[in-house]
Amino acid sequence: MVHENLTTLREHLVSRKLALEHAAELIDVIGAISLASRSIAHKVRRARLADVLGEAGGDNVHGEAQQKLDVISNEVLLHCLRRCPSVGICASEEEDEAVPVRPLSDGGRFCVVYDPLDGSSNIDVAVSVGTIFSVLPNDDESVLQRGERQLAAGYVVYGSSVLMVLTLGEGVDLFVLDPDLGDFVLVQQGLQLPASRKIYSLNEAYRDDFPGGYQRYLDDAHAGGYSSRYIGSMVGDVHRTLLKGGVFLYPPTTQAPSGKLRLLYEGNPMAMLVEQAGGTATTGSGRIVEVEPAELHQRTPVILGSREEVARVLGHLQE
Ligand code: P6P
Repeated sequence: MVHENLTTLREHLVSRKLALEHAAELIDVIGAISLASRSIAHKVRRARLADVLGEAGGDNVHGEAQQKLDVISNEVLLHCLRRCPSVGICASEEEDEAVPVRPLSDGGRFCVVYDPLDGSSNIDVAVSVGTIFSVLPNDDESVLQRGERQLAAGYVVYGSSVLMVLTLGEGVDLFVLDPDLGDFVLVQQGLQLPASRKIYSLNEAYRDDFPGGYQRYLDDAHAGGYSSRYIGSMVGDVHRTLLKGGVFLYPPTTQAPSGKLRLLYEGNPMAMLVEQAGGTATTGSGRIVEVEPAELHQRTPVILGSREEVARVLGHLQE
């Protein structure tokens, strides 16, 4: 069909006539994220050529060595979001504190919380990385809100192609960046996770450090003919889980009793997407989106994916 794949991201969002207050302004925020991610995609693609691989020389708030592209991606997102008239606060994995942009009284009605380049240590070996984002209302000038208050959530995966997976609370849609058009075009609407799939995804190197329930689950999976798939880049692992089913886990360990992944800009946006796609996203003791955040960079255990697979994990945790 000549008109195939010619619905752009903005056209699709406008056509949805979203039952959301300030929908037009929210679409502008997604547009700013789209612009930033298209710029980041270009930089990731040229990383080795433009000598922006490797470490930037500093550490982030978590004491992790910042990659050059982490810093660059964060600056690109801040630049694009600050120009968006309805953004009130930005918060990033690469910023120690939230960044005020404009008060609610001046139109800053949304908070945007993001991991500018998740999995960035994989760039040097050409493994998929991504931008993860969450949009919250700026009702009380704080980003410390439960994930169930998210107005939108999504990620952009910079892989063999550049994809955006997005929800505004009315289902999950998939867009592909068409390099010839220079824009994201709609390729799938209403993405639904398979109810079950014998795939589990976690870093088994830490097996002996997981609580016993996770070890019993792994024994069960090994006996049950499951496949193990783990990229070590959350965006890549969650994207495969969303499309093919299975379960992705980052459990607590003795070294990291709350797990490694961050609640506000990794756990919550991925949890909203998975739940909107008919899956389950839990900390092991409750929905991720119901956790009351106490600080910007707090971590959370993550178990998400096909509802029957997550139920299987929870069955072992509750034994
Ligand atoms: P580990 C990447 O550094 C990241 O934050 C996520 O993208 C990924 O899921 C996780 O860490 C991998 O952690 O401990 O398995 O190397």
